[in-house]
Amino acid sequence: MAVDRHPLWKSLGIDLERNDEFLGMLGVVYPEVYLSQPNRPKGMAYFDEVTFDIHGAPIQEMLDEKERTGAQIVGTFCIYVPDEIILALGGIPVGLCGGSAYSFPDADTMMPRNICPLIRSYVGFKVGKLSPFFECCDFLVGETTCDAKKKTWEILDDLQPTYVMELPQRKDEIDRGLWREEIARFIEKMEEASGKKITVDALKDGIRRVNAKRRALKRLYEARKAVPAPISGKDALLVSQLAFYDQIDRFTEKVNALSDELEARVRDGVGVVAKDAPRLFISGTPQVIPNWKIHHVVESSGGIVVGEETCTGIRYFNDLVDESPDTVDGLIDALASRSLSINCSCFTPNDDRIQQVIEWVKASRADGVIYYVLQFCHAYNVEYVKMERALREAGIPVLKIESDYGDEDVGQIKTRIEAFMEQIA
Ligand code: BJ8
Repeated sequence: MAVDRHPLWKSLGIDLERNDEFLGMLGVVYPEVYLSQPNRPKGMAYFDEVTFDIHGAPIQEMLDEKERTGAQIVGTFCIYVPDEIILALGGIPVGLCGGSAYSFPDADTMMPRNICPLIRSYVGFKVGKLSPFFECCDFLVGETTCDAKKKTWEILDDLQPTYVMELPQRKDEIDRGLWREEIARFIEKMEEASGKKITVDALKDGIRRVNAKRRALKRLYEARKAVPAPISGKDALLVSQLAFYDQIDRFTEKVNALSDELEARVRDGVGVVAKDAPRLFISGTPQVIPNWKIHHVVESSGGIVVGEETCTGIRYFNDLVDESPDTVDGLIDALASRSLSINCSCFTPNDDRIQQVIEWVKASRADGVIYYVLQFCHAYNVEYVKMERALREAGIPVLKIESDYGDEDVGQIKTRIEAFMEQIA
């Protein structure tokens, strides 16, 4: 029998009525989008279970750990913020980006409406007291990436203490130096908050745990390169999305178990679609739970998504942190190097991203790319100019889709994606 989470939510000051309404909507959409898929891997049952109780079990688990160990719960919004340090100092990192339009009216009471939906959504979840994830955090960590996020921290800080890491926007030596210093400063912040001192062993352990998670996700994405694909894009996306919420070591174990199953499927030639189904690769802005819009359109139109070059995809796990240094300084260098290998369009120039996309598209045997831009995200929108040129030169068809979290444009997106798939088939 499902546990009644209302006492838990009440203790966190959540708006119970609206939280019920939001989860009720999710409870209708999820079976439609997910459970109706044929031939899903058995290993997805675990991820279904986590999603069904997304505002319940993960929250209770974090609070239990906090009570047991005094762990700081730290809310983050970007993959440049090093989870390894939070873990090394006994903390629990949790991603807080928003993927639903449900909270827009709350954000609109204090922010302009014409901003990126990802930001508008999480601000709304905070303002409306709709997210137990936000409410159980001791503090938040923002970062200087895009302009909209940068200015949002000043507003969020009025509602919940928000620490900001200054991320450089270039990758020259001077920028690397700044970022190394910022990581060291963040260690000090975490030491102060946790009352603990960083040690080489603890930092190595944090790095090892996050690397293990990245390796597991990479295995999953490697399996998706097979023809026919052994798992739907929607399922793989869900796993990537849950990487920001679920207990890290159990999550890693479950992704590895799922990957075992997928590798067996690949050996046996078992797929979730026909061999000749159009294979699409997504590149662009993050797709935060429950934003399954593009994947659902592709896969309910006969295609399959075989990879995502996003922060809820390969940008999250593609590179590992070097575990070998034996000093804290050496490990900070390793963390800085790894994070600066992420190719976010907030950086200039960012040409490595283009190369990375081309390599993944070819390796994934994708027939074309959907370049996905969240409305008002100027960095990814403008970067499309160079990306499109490079993809065309490489002979890779591309379709750009700019959208937000509403349903109004689903019909039009479906028409465009179907026409694209016909053209590349
Ligand atoms: S590393 S993509 S998580 S900054 S989509 S809020 S950029 S206007 S989320 Fe991001 Fe870190 Fe980069 Fe990834 Fe702004 Fe664009 Fe919105 Fe964005």
